[in-house]
Amino acid sequence: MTARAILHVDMDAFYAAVEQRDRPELLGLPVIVGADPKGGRGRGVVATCSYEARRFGVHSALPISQAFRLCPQGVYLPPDMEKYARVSSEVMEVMREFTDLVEPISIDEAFLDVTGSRRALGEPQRIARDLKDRVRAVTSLTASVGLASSKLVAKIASDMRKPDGLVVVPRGTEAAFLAPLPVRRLWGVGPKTEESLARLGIATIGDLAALDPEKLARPLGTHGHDLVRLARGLDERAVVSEADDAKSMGHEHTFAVDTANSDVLRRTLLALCDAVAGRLRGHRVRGRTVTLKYRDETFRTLTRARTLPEATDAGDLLFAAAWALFQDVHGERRVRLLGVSASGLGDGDQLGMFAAETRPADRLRDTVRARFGDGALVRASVLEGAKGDDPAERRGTRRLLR
Ligand code: DCP
Ligand code: MG
Repeated sequence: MTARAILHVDMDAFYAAVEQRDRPELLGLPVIVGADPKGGRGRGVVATCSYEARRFGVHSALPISQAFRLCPQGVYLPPDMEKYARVSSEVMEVMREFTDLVEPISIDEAFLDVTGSRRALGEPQRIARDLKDRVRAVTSLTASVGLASSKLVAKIASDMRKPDGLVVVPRGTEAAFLAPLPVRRLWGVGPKTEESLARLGIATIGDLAALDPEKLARPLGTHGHDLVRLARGLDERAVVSEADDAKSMGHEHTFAVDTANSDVLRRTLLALCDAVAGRLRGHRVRGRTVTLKYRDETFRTLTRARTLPEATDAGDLLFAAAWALFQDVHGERRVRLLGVSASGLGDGDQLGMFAAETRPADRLRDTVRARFGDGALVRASVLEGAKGDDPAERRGTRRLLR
């Protein structure tokens, strides 16, 4: 099997670079995007800033008031999301000139699998350089690119020599490349996991790679196994283009008021998982990959995915994965939106096993919903503490679920 050639492309100081491009008088100046459009400098957080501003210690998510203290001479601009979205589509379009396998993961970054483009377009390193040149020619902006045999390594590589970087990690050197880096750089290691690992004396990816995965079974469960594999540079996750991604089912919820209440967050996530599971069962399919979408009060949006050992249509199993993903991305900030989707969909009814394998509680939910509508039956744990719910109904719900 030929090694895969995966690119991770990430635009440099994206919003700020767009502003500098459109107003050349700002080139070379510290530009901070995220100011309150009403002109007040005391409110809001920094979305991003130019590399000139980073030298003053300004960075994404810093309160504008603090940025102003660090860098009073900076140029403070309100974000123009419509413009950035437009430029983002141009960038993604350029990427599709190189392969159909483009997986955007945020407004300014994407994975590309160019393994199959070699014959037409040349060696992957050449493709990476040509891609950077095309992005610059079309948008007048610079991108940093990582090239490696996996998503994990490509993503870390693109970040190593920003701005305008190109870092190639040759096959066979992945583990050595990762070893000196802090575990935090691994996908799926958030503050919680980092803490558990620190308690075991694990600071670098190399420490983790050298570990017997069984040692992580207790603190981290099956997630521990995955982490050790990742630390050794083993990551088989495929680049999933948007066309493939359409084969997914998901639900999301925007909170009326941003919230940090962990009960509310947990219950919402559970309800979303139940809704997705219900849809899967309705379509007689099961999902193998669970993706969490998470947006915080600063509009920072993250997606994280986990692949299950086997495809499922059970709300509980989706929730177990979604909750673990959530705990890894959730920090101090209030949450604005949560979403859950299932992908990697397969036929759940092959061999007529669907009916037999659907869990009794889920089957009951489907039956009641089919008869009385979507709101008829909600898990007790979703209802509990919900405003204005009727305690009698709540007890009834609980009984039904048992
Ligand atoms: N963004 C945001 N809030 C954050 C982080 C990022 O609104 N807390 C927005 C602004 C960024 C864009 O998303 O321009 C892309 O995020 P990146 O993390 O890729 O940051 P940049 O592209 O700005 O800089 P870098 O050169 O480090 O990639
Ligand atoms: Mg970027």
